Amino acid sequence: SKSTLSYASRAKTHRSSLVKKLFDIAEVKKTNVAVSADLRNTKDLLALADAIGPYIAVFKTHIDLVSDFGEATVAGLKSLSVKHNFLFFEDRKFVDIGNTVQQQYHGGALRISEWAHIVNASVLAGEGIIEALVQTAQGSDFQYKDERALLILAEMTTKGSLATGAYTSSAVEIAKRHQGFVIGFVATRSLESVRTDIPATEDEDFVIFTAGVNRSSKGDKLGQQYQTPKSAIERGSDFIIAGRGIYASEDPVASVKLYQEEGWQAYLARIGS
Ligand code: S5P
Repeated sequence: SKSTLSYASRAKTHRSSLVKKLFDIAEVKKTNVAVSADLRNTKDLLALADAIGPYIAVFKTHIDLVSDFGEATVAGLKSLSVKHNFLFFEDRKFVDIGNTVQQQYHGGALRISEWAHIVNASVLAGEGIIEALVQTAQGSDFQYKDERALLILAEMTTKGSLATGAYTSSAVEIAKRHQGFVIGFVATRSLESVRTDIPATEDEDFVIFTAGVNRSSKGDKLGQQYQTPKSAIERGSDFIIAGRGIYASEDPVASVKLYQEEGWQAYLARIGS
């Protein structure tokens, strides 16, 4: 299993140049933290990115929460990602028909493809949504080829989630057919054992992003369920997504350092070093 290998060795063999970059960042900065920056205005978003930028690999956004989203948001985020060396993940959870998601991804009010290195999609609508996004990202007018990637939302952290069983299993099957632009999953654990009936290609190496990570809380009043950074990494996660545990804490910088430390120690233990 690739999950017992270091990010550095996975970077060497990975077919996606975006994943190579992601693993390089993890190694250089010694972090597998993806902050979920669910903030409501550009000023707060940029202030958080600048403050915690040194300690994260990925800055995950819900850009439709940003009430004053515009050119300054994009320019500010881009310059901070260069300054601190992290990638953007827009948590848009595309879920519509192919023709609609293509337009939601590329262009539109939020211009997601212009700045988000990573996006995610649900396969509720079937494989066509993934094919549509692949088509856009491989189009001749797409300027960001090799700098963009897609995660499939294979599970969800909320109580009573319907993304389980056959749904998760189909998500894995679809991902196996679109390796390249599809780099992995948003899931609570490694999904390696989910489709043992479809042999893995030699270079198959899905990246797992795990949301619902919090060091001190078990959940919220709206059905969110948490696990710790250590538990997520032990269960096969490669990047831990933490939102309120970091940005809503009294001292986000002190907090992100604790997530970084716990996540990295668990990763070192997993790879046996
Ligand atoms: O299953 C999921 C998938 C995602 S991407 N559960 C989640 O909570 N998320 C996202 O992770 C959610 O949309 C939010 O942005 C973040 C969790 O935030 P937190 O404040 O609960 O850590």
